[in-house]
Amino acid sequence: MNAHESTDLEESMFVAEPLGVEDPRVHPAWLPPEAFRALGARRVLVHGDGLLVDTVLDEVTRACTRYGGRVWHSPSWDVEVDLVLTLRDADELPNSAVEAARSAAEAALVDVADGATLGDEGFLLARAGELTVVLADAPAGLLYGLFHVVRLCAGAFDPARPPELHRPALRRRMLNHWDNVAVHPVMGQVERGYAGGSIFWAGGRPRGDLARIREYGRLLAASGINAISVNNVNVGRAEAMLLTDRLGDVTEIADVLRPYGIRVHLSVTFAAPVVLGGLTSADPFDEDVRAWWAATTRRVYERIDDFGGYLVKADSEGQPGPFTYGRDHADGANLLAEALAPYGGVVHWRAFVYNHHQDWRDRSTDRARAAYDHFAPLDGRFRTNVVLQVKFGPVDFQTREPVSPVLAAMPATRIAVELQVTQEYTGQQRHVCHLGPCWSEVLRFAPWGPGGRTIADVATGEAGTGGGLVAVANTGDDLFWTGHPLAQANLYTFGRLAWDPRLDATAVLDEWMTLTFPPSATAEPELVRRTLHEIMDDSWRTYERYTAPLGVGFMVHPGDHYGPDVDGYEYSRWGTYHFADRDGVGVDRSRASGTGFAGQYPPYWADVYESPQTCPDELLLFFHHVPYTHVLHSGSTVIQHIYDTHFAGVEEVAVMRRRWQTLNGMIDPTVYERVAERLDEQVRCATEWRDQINTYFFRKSGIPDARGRRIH
Ligand code: GCV
Repeated sequence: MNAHESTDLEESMFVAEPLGVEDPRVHPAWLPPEAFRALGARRVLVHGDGLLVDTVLDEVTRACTRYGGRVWHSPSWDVEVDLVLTLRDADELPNSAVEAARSAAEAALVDVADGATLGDEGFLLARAGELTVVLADAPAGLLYGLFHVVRLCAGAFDPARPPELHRPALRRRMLNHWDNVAVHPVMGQVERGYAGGSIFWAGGRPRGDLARIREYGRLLAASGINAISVNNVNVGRAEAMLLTDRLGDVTEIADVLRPYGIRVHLSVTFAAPVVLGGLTSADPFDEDVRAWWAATTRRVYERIDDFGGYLVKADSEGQPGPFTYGRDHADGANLLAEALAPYGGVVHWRAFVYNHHQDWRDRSTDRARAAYDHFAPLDGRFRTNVVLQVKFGPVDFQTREPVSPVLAAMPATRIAVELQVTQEYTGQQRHVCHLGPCWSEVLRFAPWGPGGRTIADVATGEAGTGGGLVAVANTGDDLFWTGHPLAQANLYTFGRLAWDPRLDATAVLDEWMTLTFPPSATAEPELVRRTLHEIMDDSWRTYERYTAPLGVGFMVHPGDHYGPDVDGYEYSRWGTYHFADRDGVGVDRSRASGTGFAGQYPPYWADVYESPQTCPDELLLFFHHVPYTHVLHSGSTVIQHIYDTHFAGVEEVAVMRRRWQTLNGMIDPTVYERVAERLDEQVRCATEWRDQINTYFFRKSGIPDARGRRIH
């Protein structure tokens, strides 16, 4: 629409209903129509131009059509409005009230931020007399501002609301889909996917449901996410071809997500010059290889001019990499970065590199050490458009791990922190496990010691040049997007924490509840809210209580990683052992007598972790092998702690289920039923965990439960 075309959109624009409103295939998640009621009942003026401004208009128009409000786009006559969404550099409007509101917002900006720029994605929300104003420098800021108004509901129109400035702390807030194009014989359509098939791919082809992808983009934008990789980091033949012959499939996705400010990235195989280009080598120092990447990347940008870049898993779990050619990972990453640089693209290079053919008899090799050993010596050698993507913990997304020491070891490298929203090790979206508190702990951790810079600061980087936050997606073609309806909260929370890592995880959960279960459409809203908090707030710690104890990790069933199997990985090649014997349990990672992993931390934490006397209880068995009679800071012995937490964890899950039952009849019955089924499974599985873990350690240690409960 032309900027100065003055149109009453209510009358002239045809806007399709968002998917999910009339379409029973999909739940609207945190954007149900009801969440737009406060906005949709208002008179709204949108001023500015651009693709994302059109998206704002589209959203506002739909809401107003439904709830009786009105919308104008840059009108050239006087209109009375309640909300103005305007770009700062948009022309003056012949409307004195609106112009007064814009000046008031500018003045508010001087007050709250010394008139600073709002940036590519930031916005200011302010009251100006009877009006609410959202001011942005760029269209994406206007879109984020709109979703903020939606989140605030009627609060956005509160005359007493002070001005608020919002700018994302992290520039890139990215989701990685581990979606296969072709169905993998073991991993299926989505590797570690617990929400049905892929939104993007089905049986070797694009899934073709562009309306659903668009709806997904909407949800992601409303949570703050602005980048996505659309295929698995394990790249097979069909997936490799997305870079060349099947680039059109990626272009189509990029076109659909662009109006929501989401840039598309692609996982590529390091062997692409061989696999796709017919070269005999993929050696980063080979001129033909460099030329192949340059030409291939140019063709990508010819089709997708805002393409985000490449994501690479190299020399890891069977994926090819630079080691084949005697090169290191800086050489490998820089090769791709060089090809992307002319277009402003980045390469996300994963630090998840370890020996997955370890001999369990070899006590000197420690998987936890691997990423640091490989990457820390390379600090300073990566090009500026390389982002080193580091899993938050040193092993593999366990329920409890220390923060990876790599995050503090590479000050001259752009670092992204990788989280896992898909619940591979945290209940696979059959269990309620709200991960916000876990991620907040990670992001607030100060690796150089209390009061120092945090992990969020590392991801932000100096002057915002950090690599951002990345997470493995938990979504699929399931009716509820995420399998477990309450797992939607994890995706929402990831986006919000990536926008602002200082947010309180429980407050974010509350936001999600208000949007997903709008009070105006819910019988007994306070009861629903309270019950959801009781079920979800502490659910990560509950999950921790009934699974592997005190940070030792794994103990899951090999392969599918679901349910208990205490020794399942104990004699395997994967390097994830607990070393339980009749006297004690845990991995000695101290410098003095163990693998030395504790020494990879800056001095403060290296000292804390070095000794069982100072190591925090929740990580004790990650760092130390201790007798079952070792007394924790809590005052309990290790063995009694194992018994107590496992009995408590199952009781907590039983209480969750009872609480959920009190919501029967108060919320959408399809949501109610799905969660109820999954809570039955959670109770069953938690009971299995409790009994296997308690029995295992009772048999190993011979020490009875001090409280005489039944152990088999
Ligand atoms: C995509 C773990 C998972 C793998 C995954 C890998 C990774 O090992 O079990 O399925 O592969 O992490 O992060 O690359």
